[in-house]
Amino acid sequence: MNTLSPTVLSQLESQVIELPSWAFGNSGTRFKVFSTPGTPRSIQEKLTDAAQVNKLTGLSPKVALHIPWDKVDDYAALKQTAADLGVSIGTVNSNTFQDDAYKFGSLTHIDAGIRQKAIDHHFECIEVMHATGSADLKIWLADGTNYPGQGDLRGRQDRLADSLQKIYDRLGAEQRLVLEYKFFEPAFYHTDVPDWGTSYAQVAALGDRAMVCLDTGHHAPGTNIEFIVMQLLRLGKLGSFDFNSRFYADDDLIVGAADPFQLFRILFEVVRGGGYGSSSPVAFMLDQCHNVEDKIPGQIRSVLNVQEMTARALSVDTTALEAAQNAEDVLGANGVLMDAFYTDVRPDLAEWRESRGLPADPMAAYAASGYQQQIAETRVGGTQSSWGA
Ligand code: PSV
Ligand code: MN
Ligand code: MN
Repeated sequence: MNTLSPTVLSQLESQVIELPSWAFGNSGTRFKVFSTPGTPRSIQEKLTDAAQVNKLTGLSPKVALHIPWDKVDDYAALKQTAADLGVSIGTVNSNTFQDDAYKFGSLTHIDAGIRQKAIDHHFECIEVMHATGSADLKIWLADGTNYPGQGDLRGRQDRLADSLQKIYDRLGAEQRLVLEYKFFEPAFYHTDVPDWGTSYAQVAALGDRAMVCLDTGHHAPGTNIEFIVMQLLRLGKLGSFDFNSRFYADDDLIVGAADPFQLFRILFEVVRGGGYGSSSPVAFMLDQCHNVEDKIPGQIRSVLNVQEMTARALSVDTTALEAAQNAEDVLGANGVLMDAFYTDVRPDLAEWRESRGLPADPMAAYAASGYQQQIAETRVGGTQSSWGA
């Protein structure tokens, strides 16, 4: 080992990257949803697949649920199934974007009855959290309008605040609410939680256990996402990440595939702002959908990409950086950052993995394991995630 210091390697020990259950189903776009042989037919099979990612990388011991996509009768049994597979249940994601009742909104709806239906759905999610041991409730809303004048922007915001308060008040003492923003889609004129500022304003009004979720695919092109990371950490309100990458809109591609440098810059600000490590409140999660690639290697690639960029971010010579910044050495400071970004940490990480009983190359190990062939042969009639159908 020569590139990564022992300090950086020990900091990597605590890294946890949560996997989304829906990444293992067939999904991806609003066009043809291609099916893949071996697609899980149940949440139990999704957990089994997620456990493979953890087994080969040691990075992903948690799996997020999406309700009702992952609805079961017995959540205590699901918790046990996860434990038997060496994983646990992470974030519970609510879903108020596929029901006819929510055509004109959910938590913001003008009709108190529809709002209550959406609030009740979140109460149900909180029950799932209690039964599974999940700590985080993630709310992403499709609420918004398509035409100027269609809705009262202010009224919708006020109703949202009221609905969120009711949900927040229902949380257990150890549970958190994270509110995810997205600048457009499925509504195209306005979205009720379009940006970090709106999410921040809403969660700040709720209390300490309400935080912002930053999905890396939910910003306008050209947005400086690492600046948002810095600001939310500064304000103590960065609760979680949904990592994915994008070329155009909410592409939900493999993390770091489109712009590894952006991933590095984001992770550098995470480290800089105290958002990394076991005592940090920031949860790392993937939110990606696979359309043409196999799902399990897609997730393996993503968690490895996050680990690799974390290692590079942890390796920045912050003393030299600070000295260059203080001396107003513009290119010197930039050079310090770029040195870390351009350092190939892969051989060190491979060696480190082996030293912990993990395969040096998890992608190759998965390909050689025969697992993909086995699920293709034994699972017939896999379901697709409802997303993108
Ligand atoms: C919305 O685009 C989103 O990113 C939210 O996180 C949802 O929960 C997820 O996608 C569903 O796939
Ligand atoms: Mn997301
Ligand atoms: Mn998204």
